[in-house]
Amino acid sequence: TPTPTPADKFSFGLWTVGWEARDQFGEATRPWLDPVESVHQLAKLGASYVTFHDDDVVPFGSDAATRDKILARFKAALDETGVKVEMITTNTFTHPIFKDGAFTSNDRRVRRYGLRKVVRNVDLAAELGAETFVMWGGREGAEYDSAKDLKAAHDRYREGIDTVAAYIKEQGYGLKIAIEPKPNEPRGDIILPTVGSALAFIAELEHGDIVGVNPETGHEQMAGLNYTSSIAQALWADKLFHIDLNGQKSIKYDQDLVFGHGDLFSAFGTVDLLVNGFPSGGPRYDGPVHFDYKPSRTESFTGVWDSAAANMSAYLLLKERALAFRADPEVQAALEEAGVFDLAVPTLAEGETLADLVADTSAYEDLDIDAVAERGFGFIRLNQLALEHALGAR
Ligand code: 3MF
Ligand code: MG
Ligand code: MG
Ligand code: MG
Repeated sequence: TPTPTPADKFSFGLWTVGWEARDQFGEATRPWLDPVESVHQLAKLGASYVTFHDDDVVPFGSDAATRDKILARFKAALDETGVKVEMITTNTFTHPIFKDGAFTSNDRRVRRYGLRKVVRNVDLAAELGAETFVMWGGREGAEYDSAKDLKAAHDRYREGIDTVAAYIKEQGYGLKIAIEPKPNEPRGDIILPTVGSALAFIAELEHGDIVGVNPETGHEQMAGLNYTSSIAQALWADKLFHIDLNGQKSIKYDQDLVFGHGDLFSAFGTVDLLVNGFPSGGPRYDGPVHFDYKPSRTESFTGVWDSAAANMSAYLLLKERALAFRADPEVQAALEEAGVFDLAVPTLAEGETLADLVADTSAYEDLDIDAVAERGFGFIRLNQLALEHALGAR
C-alpha cells in the first residue's frame, strides 16, 4: 500500500486514537493515552498534523500553572517531531455543565461560561499557529420540542459565533471558524443538523466572511445524505474550510469507522471530488485531510495504530483509483456522452435575455420534445466504469 508523505497533509484528532473506548453500555477498554505519545506515533505513521479539543491535552479544570506545564511538554513533542497543529476545537459537551448546550443552553450562566472557554481556546489556537477553529455544537439541541425556544436558540447561537468571530478579527488572528454540523447524538436533535443548515445559518451572521463548515462523512450519512454532495455545495459556496473523514454504515448510531470502512463507493466519490475537483474546474479543497474516527472498542493499542494507518492507506488507495478513473479515455468519452461537460454551458447564451429565449421558437414551439426525451444518458455505464476503477479492475 502507498506510503503517506507531507504533501498528503494527513491530520488526526488526538481524541481519535486517544479514545478510551467507553460507550453507553460499557466501560473503557483502553487506558488513557498520553497526547505526547500520540504525536510521536502519528508522526511515525506519516501524519503531518494533529488537532485537539482543549480538554484532550489539558484536563478540564486545570489551574493556569498546570496548563502551562502540560502545554510546554506538548509543544516540545511538536518541535521534536515536526508535527503541526492545523486546527483546534473546544470541548463544550463532556462536563455536566454543558448538558443543555453551551451557546444555546437555557441557563445564561452556562452560555457565559461556554463563551469564555471558547475564547480562551481561540488564543491557544492562534499561539500554536492553527488555521482553523472548529465548532461542533454537540449539545446545542434538545430531546423535546417544548424544551427550547428555537428562535431564541438560533439568536444565541448567532450571538456566540459572531462574538468569537469578531474577537478573532479584533486580535488580528488569521483564524477561520468552521462549524461542524451533526443531526443528532448526543442530543436527540442538534441545531444546525446538516451542511445545508449550517450554510444557511452562516448567511445570517455578521461576521460570516470568516465562518465556513467542517463536514463529517458520518454526520451527513446519519441523516441519510450524500457526503460528497454536501461538501460539493460547501465548495461551491467557498465555505469548505475543513473536513472530518470517517466511515458510517447507513442511518444508525454514530459509528466513527475508519475512512472507507463504511460506504466504500461513496468514499470513492468523495476522494474523486477532493483530488480531481469538479469536471468544470472551480473551487478546490486544498486543506488538511483530517480523520475523525474512533478505533473500535474491540481494539488493543496495536489496533489503534493499525486503524490510524488504515485511514491514510484507504485514502491513498482511493486517490490512486480516482486519478486513474479520470485519466481513462473511455471514462472521458462516457462523461462526454452523458452530457457531464455540457452542464457547464450557461442555459442562456451570452447576452441573451429571457425575452430572446421566449422569441426563440426552436427552444419551445418547434422543439421535438419526444425526440429529445428519447435520449439515454448512459449514467449506468459511466457508474460501472467508476466501479471497475474503484475495484482496480481497470
Ligand atoms: C462528534 C464529532 C466531534 C467533533 C469535534 C471537533 C468529538 O461526532 O465529530 O468529535 O469533530 O468536536 O471537530
Ligand atoms: Mg463525529
Ligand atoms: Mg461521527
Ligand atoms: Mg467530527
